[in-house]
Amino acid sequence: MNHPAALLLPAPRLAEERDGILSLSDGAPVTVASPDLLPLADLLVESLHAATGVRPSAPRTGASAPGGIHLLVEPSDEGIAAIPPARGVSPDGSPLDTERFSVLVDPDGAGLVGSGAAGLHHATTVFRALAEQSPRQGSALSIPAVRILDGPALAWRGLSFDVVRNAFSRAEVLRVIDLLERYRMNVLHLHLTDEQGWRLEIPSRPALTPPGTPYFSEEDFSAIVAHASARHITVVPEIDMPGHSGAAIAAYPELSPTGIAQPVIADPMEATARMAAEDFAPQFLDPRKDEVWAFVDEVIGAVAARTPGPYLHIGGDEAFGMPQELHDAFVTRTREIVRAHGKEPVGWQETVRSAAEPGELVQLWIGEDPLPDAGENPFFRMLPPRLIDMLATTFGEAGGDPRRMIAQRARVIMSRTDVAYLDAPYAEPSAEPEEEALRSRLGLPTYPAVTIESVATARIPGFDEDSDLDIIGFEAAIWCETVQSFDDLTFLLLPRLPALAQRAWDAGPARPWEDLRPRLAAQEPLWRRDGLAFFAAPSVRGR
Ligand code: TNX
Repeated sequence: MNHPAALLLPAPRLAEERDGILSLSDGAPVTVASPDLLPLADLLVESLHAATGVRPSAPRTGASAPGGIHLLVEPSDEGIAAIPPARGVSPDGSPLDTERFSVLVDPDGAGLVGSGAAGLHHATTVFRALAEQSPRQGSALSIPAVRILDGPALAWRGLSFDVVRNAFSRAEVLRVIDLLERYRMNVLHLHLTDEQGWRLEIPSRPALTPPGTPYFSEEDFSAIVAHASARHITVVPEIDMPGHSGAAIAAYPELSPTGIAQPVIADPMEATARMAAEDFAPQFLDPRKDEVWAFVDEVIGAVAARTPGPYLHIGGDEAFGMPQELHDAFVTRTREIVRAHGKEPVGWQETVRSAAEPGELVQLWIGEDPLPDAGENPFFRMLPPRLIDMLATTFGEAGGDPRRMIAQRARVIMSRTDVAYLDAPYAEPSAEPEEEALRSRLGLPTYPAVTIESVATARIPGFDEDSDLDIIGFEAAIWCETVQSFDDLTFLLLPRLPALAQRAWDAGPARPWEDLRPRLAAQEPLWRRDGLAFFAAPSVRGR
């Protein structure tokens, strides 16, 4: 049997397997060094119970007790001090050295130490992972002794999550947060608005969320933020503007250049077809209109007031058919509005074209080869030449964006389609033949299909090779044009999300596939236990 430490995902920097076993049973004492750590200890007890059936006792403040679990924040811990601090930008604004931790398991008990609260939280997730891979002896868990020292190399590790193209319930979003927690990611970037819908209540603008459409109330959103922040995950809300604004324009037609009302089309494929129609006029929030600035200020103000994290995402991608000078004017002023509401703006990569200040946060997403040869690709073959031209104008500039990012000293979140997009179809036939229909339905046919190994080991600029880009974070992205349910979602996320969590954690060259494969395989029983649909990749199972 593998030592449970050999199955940790992300794999730690250091794991020393030791002799001896900790027997952990119901009622095992849980102690914290200071009362502020009690909520985290409560969370550990609940998650251990849910994962293993063993329920330690209610946490109390005090010294460690024999056979128990002790939690402590100690920045000057000798072992931890040897782990370098993360690089990049911390999504909640805390110092870069607070995510380091150690986990020491021996027959006398377990000691979890963090250099900061976030590091201690990681230590609890590692301890749970060890516990759930350990054998049971009667009613106790037998956890083999080990010393683990770890900390992320990169401070911003997230998932960009499209909750528009498919609407998800509050409870489903919480389950996604739990997955991010499990894989020690710390950013939930919520893509809340698009052509097909507006998913966040803005009380002063009720027309954005008409009755009968699914959306998060202010209370839902606060519950999501609270669930995330208890797990040291920062929510970065995205209001996508000035393109991808169809839902806003449907509610307030005066925001668009034409002022002509148009219905929201919920089906993403139909929405694309509309853009292809003969009488299609480009739609975007028009910076020449006063109504637009009243709208942007109100919306940004409302979202900022509900967001404890320092960052707010303004979108800025794919404003098809919008003249560049209008896009610049929009982005420049919107950044100012975000700052006036006390937040730092983040934008998709197109925003780097608009007089970015040094240090502006931009999210690089367009891959090496954004526009497949229209003649080759069945999807592009469906589109009329006029639409292809519009796409080509937007994407034609993309090749110059990395150069702009370097020249303007932008801080870059790496999310390139060819390394980070979890809506690429799966290339391998499923190990479960009955899943084949699902596999062929899910994922956008515009992207080349990928194997799990190629996702886990892709070359990433700044990770595998030096890059002049200042890469401060990594986000995987899940877009939901083909997703119709929570099961569809997790089928695309698993097993790729944890593979990318490992890349973000290391922020260096990929680990060998032979090292990753058993760690990924060991997750499958956990997903099954938690009722999460996943793609049964034969390669992960070693076939
Ligand atoms: C491009 S990524 C988009 C999204 C789509 C996605 C599909 C980005 C900034 N814009 O609107 O959903 O491709 O992968």
